[in-house]
Amino acid sequence: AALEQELKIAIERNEFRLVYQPVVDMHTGRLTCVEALIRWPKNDTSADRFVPVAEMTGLIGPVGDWVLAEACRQHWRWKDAGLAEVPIAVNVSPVQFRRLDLAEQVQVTLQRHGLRPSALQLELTETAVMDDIGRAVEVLNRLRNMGIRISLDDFGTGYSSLNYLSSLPLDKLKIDQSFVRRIESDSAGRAVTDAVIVLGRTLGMTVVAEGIESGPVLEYLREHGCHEGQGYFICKPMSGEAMIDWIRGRE
Ligand code: G
Ligand code: G
Ligand code: MN
Ligand code: NA
Repeated sequence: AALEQELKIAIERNEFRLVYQPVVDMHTGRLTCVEALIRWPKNDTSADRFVPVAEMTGLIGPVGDWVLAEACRQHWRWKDAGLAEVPIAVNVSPVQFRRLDLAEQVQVTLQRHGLRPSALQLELTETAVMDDIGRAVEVLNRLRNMGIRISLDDFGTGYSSLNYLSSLPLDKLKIDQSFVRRIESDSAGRAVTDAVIVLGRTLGMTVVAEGIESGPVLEYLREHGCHEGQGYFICKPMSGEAMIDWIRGRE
């Protein structure tokens, strides 16, 4: 309850920030998108802790609206700095996804900020999507028809019906960090990761690995058919300002 109150104040006082983490093509090293991650610098609370509280209290509505708008503003800051357009991937909570008007809300925000739909991507968790497959297909189709690409985030940690996975209009499959972490430790972990990569590829999805923390793990994933990667070994999440230097440093 104390945290809920603090979150309300934080929304009013504009205390949240976004940091950005690059996602790169495994073969060319080229930047494919950047994921936006929320931070609360004034408060010593991680997103892992305050996002669930925001979800339980309904505050994820205004927080999510802010994240979307701020990602749009960042798009123009990077444009103004002369960077080539990089799609920004925004995390959408299952609670936001349950709103019937998510697609309309996203469309209105994009229009208000003058962004093309290709400038935005959405990351949805398995749980959000599998919760109500029929409705998920409808909302995903609406977003897809608008030109927005969609990733299934944290894949492998929720309950996924593999039966339905093939009928969902998704662009990317993001393998959860827990699988990536096991690549170095055991052969069963590698077997599961390999299977997930094959599954995603077979369904025609772009397979993305998150949580890559070492060269050998990146190498392993590349050799086993993973298309894109993200993780501390490539780049840690950083401010929009710092991201400008990181991108320029690679050009
Ligand atoms: O960035 P970090 O590892 O601290 O994120 C912790 C969790 O919070 C992850 O599950 C991540 O998906 C989630 N998260 C980070 N930023 C956002 C956001 O802007 N919106 C939502 N809904 N979740 C976020
Ligand atoms: O649930 P989601 O995948 O959106 O959350 C991603 C979270 O993982 C972010 O909070 C981000 O800070 C964190 N993260 C990104 N790369 C790495 C990594 O290489 N190692 C670890 N431990 N965490 C990472
Ligand atoms: Mn994510
Ligand atoms: Na994830």
